Amino acid sequence: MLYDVSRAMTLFLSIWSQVSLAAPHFLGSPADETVARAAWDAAEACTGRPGRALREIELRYRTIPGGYLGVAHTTDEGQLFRIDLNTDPERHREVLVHEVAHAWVSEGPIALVEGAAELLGDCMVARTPGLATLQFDDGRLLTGLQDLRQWALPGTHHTESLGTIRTDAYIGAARLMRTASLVLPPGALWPSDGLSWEGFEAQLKEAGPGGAKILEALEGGAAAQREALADRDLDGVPALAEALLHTSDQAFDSDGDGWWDGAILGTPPDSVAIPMDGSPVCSGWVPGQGTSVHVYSGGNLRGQDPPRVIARPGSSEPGWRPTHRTGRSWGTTVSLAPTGASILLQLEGSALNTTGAPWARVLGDHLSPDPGCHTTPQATLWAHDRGLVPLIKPLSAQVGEGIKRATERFGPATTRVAIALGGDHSTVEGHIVWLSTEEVRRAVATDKLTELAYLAVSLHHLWSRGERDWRAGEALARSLALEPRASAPEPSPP
Ligand SMILES: [Ca+2]
Ligand SMILES: [Ca+2]
Ligand SMILES: [Zn+2]
Repeated sequence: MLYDVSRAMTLFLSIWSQVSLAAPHFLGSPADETVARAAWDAAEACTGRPGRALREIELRYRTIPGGYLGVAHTTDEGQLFRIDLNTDPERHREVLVHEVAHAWVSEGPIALVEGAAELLGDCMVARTPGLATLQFDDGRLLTGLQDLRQWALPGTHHTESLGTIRTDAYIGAARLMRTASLVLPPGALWPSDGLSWEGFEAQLKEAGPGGAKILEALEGGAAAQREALADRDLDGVPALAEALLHTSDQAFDSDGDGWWDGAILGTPPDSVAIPMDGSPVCSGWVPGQGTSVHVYSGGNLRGQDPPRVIARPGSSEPGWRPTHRTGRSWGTTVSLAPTGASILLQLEGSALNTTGAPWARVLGDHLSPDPGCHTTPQATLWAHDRGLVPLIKPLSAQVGEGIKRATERFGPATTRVAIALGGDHSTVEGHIVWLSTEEVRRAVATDKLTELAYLAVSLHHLWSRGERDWRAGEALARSLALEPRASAPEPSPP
């Protein structure tokens, strides 16, 4: 995260006559002007006051010394008059949000200025759907973080302060402000006259036990700050914030409801959390007749545009490959949903270099609630063969028990479990366990549904570790069915 704010030391007097209270004009590419203007409006709404800028703000595309992605140039009075951009056009949105925020936040120590600009950037994005991604944070451990209170002013960077140290300082400052915002009143971190360390610490002192904890970490220096601001579970919530929120800093989803701990932004109704491992989840809908569905995705992925989430028909065969097109608005896809087949949602592409996670929802005609698909945080089951819909719920419970047993004995699987019921062959393909109609019917007839569930869990377990051996899966399933020895009741003494 390489942004900067730079104070112009000399300005011609003629510039002063341009000072204006109305929203400024941005002069750049049409796309960037639109984003900058929307960012301006959002910042005004977030802070409740006008930003400080000259009447015109130039967007300049140039290579910036020091490798910064953007620089906000402000006058001695803190008025924004130019934004330099030094990154791919795809990242302009995120950088523009940050630099526009400097029209509200530019006075004070750099850690507080940059941290507050990032926090304001988050607010701007949260209240303006489609504006940009949240400010970048890939979850790094901040091993290069120095004491944030000692962060030097821009322009005085020594070689050792570039690279990791500087990036960690930006991310560390942002995480500090995200944490402090949990205990301080709204707006406390971007006061109109700027924030000083004394002012910040005084506010924390007044903010009860939470404020005291933050103050303690801050005063503990670099080591304490690294520890407090780590985000090892990659949910976008720093360790100290997790302590304040009573969530675990070792679990992406502390309460096990499928939603990650950092899912703090408003999500639309009917949206579902999309697993980052690419496994499918139920959308909750089934079309009464063939229709085209739009998938809208969002989330609080930091530094990542809305992910591509795609609809997968529950009737798709094991060798299915996605066919869809990009929707008209940002972060949407469109695809055909066949009659009577569950609509599943999954992330397209590989793991993302970010904290947070995506959500998605589907919109389309002829959709009704789907009884043929069931999602738990650990597993998704659906009826490929709609005749097997009544078995989804009972089998899901057995699968949950199987996963519990497998996890106790072998540790957690690397991905969630996905099980499709129906089709001609039982197989495992693309991390989905397919149980044929015949095999499922046989298990029902012989009262062996539990064994079938354990088989699916075992196959998933082996396949996710690269062991493609059906017989080993059957053997593993038999061992899961045995009661663990430790829990067997001891014979009571006579
Ligand atoms: Ca965390
Ligand atoms: Ca949760
Ligand atoms: Zn900045």
